[in-house]
Amino acid sequence: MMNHKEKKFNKIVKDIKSVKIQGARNIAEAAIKAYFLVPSKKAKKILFNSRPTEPMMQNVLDMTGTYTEKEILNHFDSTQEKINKFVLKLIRKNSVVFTHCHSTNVSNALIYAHKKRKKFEVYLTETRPLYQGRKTARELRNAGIKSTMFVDSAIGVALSGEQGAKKVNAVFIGADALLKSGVINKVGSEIVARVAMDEKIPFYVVADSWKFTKEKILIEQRSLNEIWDKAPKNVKIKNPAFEFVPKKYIKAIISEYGVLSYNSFLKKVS
Ligand code: RUB
Repeated sequence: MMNHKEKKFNKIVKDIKSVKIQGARNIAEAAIKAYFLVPSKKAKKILFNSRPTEPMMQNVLDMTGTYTEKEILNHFDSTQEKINKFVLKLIRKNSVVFTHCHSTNVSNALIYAHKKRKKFEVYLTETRPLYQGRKTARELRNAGIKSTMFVDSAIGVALSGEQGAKKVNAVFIGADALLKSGVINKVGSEIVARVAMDEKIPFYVVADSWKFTKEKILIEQRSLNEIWDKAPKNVKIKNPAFEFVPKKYIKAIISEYGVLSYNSFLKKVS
């Protein structure tokens, strides 16, 4: 018979796998809470395997011997507070900022800027196949921020201000993994980065430094049903959940250490 804590642990693992709990920060927070319900090596392994492209989850699980649950959770909050202040300074008055998928670090920073009375609007993608853009759109709307959603294939139109769209002034995107050579984030991020560079729009990565890893990161390939559940048998489908964005596209990384060039950030973490 499973006890109450084991049941709760299994529910969290299930919610991480199904992306009900999503985004690197939410996943790491949930994993820490789950781990402390039933602390063991096995629990760590099960949690890490629930989303392989999440080094911050791995990093915080590895810290459980040194830090308490509360200390780890406090780190996420204090980092967010610092990030909010840095992002506020980068958003220009009456500008359009662009984001992709749902990042807690990005959403919170935009909501903070709005609360500080900065006037700006947000363009965002729907983020197929799981529509995390809807979560972002709801959060921003609930906070009173004007947001406009585009289908993922309209990334070029949205960023360059074609067909009645305004030209975007800055991109703020989250990250799952910070590597020496660049970052990993939701699939589509690299095309956003390329278009942004082409259009001379600064591309900022907003991320907690605890997402940094020297490990080799496997990019998660998700179920084909998410794309087309009744696809004809001989139609091949690929569903990569994330992709790599080389550091050459990144204007700066915004973490608890400040707004730094990618190489300056690397000096802080390695
Ligand atoms: C979420 C995603 C987010 C990062 C950063 O992907 O790519 O941009 O995880 O998020 P998924 P945060 O929905 O597949 O988990 O700022 O919340 O850590």
